[in-house]
Amino acid sequence: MTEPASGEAIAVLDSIRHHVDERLIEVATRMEREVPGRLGEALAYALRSPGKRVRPALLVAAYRACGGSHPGIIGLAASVEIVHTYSLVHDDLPSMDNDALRRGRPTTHVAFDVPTATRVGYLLVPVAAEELVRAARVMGLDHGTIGALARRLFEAGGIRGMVGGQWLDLEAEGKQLDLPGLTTVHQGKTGALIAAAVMIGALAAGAPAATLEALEEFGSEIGLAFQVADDVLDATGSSRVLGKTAGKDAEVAKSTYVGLLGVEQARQEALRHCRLALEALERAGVEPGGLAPLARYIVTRSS
Ligand code: GRG
Repeated sequence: MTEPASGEAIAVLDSIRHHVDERLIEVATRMEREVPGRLGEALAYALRSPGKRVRPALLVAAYRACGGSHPGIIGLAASVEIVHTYSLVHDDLPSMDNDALRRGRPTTHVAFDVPTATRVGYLLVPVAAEELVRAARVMGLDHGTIGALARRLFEAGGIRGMVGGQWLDLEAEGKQLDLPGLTTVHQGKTGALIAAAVMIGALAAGAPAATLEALEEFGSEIGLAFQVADDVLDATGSSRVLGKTAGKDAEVAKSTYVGLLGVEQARQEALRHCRLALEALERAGVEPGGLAPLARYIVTRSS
């Protein structure tokens, strides 16, 4: 994962990140106004933290690949990023990964305290729901579509997705999972929200069934590719470049793709999932647009 990302991927990411960050700052400013004291400050701290915004970029690129062009899509992308932000705040808590560094800054519970960070996580879930509905209305989407978007996001964030995957991951600490077991954990923990981002973009654009099916496969493969690449970066990157504590997986004896396959084969596994993702689009005749450079970025990034 040492190749620099292509200029095309950086351009797609930068332009979407710029708009999503603007929206997240608006939401953060509203939180500071509406939620008094340290809790409002902590909500704003989490919302303003500078992530790569990969999930929003995939969502917007999928929307555009399916013919969508409404600027309100940025709000839907922000709603997915808010769910991701909540997951990072809770993942870093002492009861889970117990980490002090995230996105190059002190984690929310270190900058504030554990009860405040716990509340920040819970409160971000309804904030994400509100943002999703607000954006969908601005885009003029009908009730059925709004319901489908909400269902997709919160199923991915729940027990059949991210929470379920995290649960299995915590239970597996100190044990050695095999490849199918590890894949199940990561399909839930990381893959479900990434796949949901892609599908929310496609559903918002009103994509036909065959395109939705191809994007479902793309999202599922690229979600796994993302996690395999993440394992490689944890094993090979530095905390300074990653913005989070490197080498954490080995420290807590976590089952990872690197542990099972070694660094080089794990890199190949990430590339294989990336290829499968792009082939799914090609088979269905879906022009990938920004999805292709983003898919390659996901497996060649350095942070
Ligand atoms: C109650 C069991 C239970 C769970 C709560 C905390 C949680 C839900 C889930 C954890 C999900 C999680 C943090 C998965 C890791 C996904 C991952 C690889 C995150 C890093 O994503 P990047 O690289 O980060 O996109 P940035 O900082 O760029 O946004």
